[in-house]
Amino acid sequence: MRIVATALLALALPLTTAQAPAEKAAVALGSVIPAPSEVRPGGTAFRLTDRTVIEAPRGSRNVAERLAEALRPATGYRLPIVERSSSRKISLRTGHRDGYRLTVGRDEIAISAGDNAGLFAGVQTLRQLLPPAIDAATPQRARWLVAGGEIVDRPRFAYRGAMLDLARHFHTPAEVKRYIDEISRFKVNHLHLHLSDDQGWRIQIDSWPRLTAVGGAPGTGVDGVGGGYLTKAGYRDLVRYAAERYVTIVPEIDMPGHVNAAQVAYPELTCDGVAPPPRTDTAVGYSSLCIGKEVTYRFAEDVIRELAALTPGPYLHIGGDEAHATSEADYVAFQQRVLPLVAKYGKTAYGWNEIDQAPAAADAVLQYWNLEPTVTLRHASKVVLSPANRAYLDMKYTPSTPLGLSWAGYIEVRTAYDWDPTSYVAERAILGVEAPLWSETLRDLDDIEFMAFPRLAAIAELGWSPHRDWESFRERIRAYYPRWETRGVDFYRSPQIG
Ligand code: NGO
Repeated sequence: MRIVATALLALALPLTTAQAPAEKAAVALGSVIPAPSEVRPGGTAFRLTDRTVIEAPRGSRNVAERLAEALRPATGYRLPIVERSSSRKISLRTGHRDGYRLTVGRDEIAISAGDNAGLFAGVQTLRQLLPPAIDAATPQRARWLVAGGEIVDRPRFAYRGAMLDLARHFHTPAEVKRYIDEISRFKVNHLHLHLSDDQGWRIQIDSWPRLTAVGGAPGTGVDGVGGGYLTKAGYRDLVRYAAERYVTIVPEIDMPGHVNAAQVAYPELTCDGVAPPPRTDTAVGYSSLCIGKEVTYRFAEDVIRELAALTPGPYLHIGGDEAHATSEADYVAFQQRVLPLVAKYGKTAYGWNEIDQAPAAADAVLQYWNLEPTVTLRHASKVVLSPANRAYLDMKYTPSTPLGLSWAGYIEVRTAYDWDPTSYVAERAILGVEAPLWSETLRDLDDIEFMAFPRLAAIAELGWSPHRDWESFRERIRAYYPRWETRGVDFYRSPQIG
């Protein structure tokens, strides 16, 4: 992470004394990612000054605070939050139904929405309508103008997701929070956390304490680098932080494969009762829970129960991918017992597309990660699309990308952007899209940012916007670069963007 001071200077326009009221804003209304549904430019720009107030009903205080927090550092203004005001203001109102409406005039920017999540989405749009210097951490000399007009906007899909893999390399709560800050700007509203795998176990489970004592110890992770886990208190804090940004955390425990770390901690989870060696390599598909043993289901139920209790969101992901060391019959038998446990603890089961082999997947959400351009649903009726050759943020951009894998191909920004979710499966079956980021080759936040941006923004636009237009996206991403630079986000400068 590094702050580029020169970019800030270039963007900060000098203040002049005599300003015509009809000055032009630096950012065109609609130059926003994801692209809004309807944009009607017109009327007078709004100018944010040291007199501006934020008006919000008590029930929307959290959104108002997020807005104030976003605008105060760079403007240096107080921007008090009040319940009613006749001053020039940014007002938040609930009432308008689906999505949000943002209107900009000389005296007021009004954002109205059906709920606080909608208002928060409108706030993210507003942030992008201000000059990029608005993202600076210290006061900037700039004219804070927002172009006049109206935006009416609503999401195409309910689920817009990102995923972090804490198992291959642990990522700290501070890093996860920083990622939440970045993804929520693009109206991504779910963050899936891959919390267990062959190399490590990253969430405290009270009834099986060795999972983290052993599976989260120093040196657990690919190449023996990393280690660490989330305590329950730490996890709850992340859930709360995410919720304040209208992001739902989706926890995943991967079963019946990808369980080597659990078996190192508890050898009774293997069929022969012998602990396997800890693994720090990146092979997949070699471990399996013992399908015939009762302890397997005690383990699964304890983990699901404790995880459900930590999870206010509706989904609990039980993995289910690449169980190559489990026979097909055993796999189905396992899922027939385990999928209903998720419902028993009040959650909707969610799993990689392999779970669709089991009839019990009828009530589950599938996460499609395969490469074939068609999804065939056998039992489930809802799917989140994460085709690995489009949406996997851990694939290299090109053969010379220093990080990442390439088993699903190279994914330049345009490849991540130029596909249509409805060409995979009927629109009514699509809950949404998700961009997973696996961490075999990633260590720190710079690595995460470099692989995620700009591609995460591409997947976010597919999940939110009704239309897809590469040329327009390319221009808006190019215009977005100074914002990432200002925040010190270590993004990939694609030659496709220019
Ligand atoms: C696969 C595999 C993961 C890897 C990832 C790397 C799924 C669902 N299972 O995706 O274990 O980390 O590829 O790209």
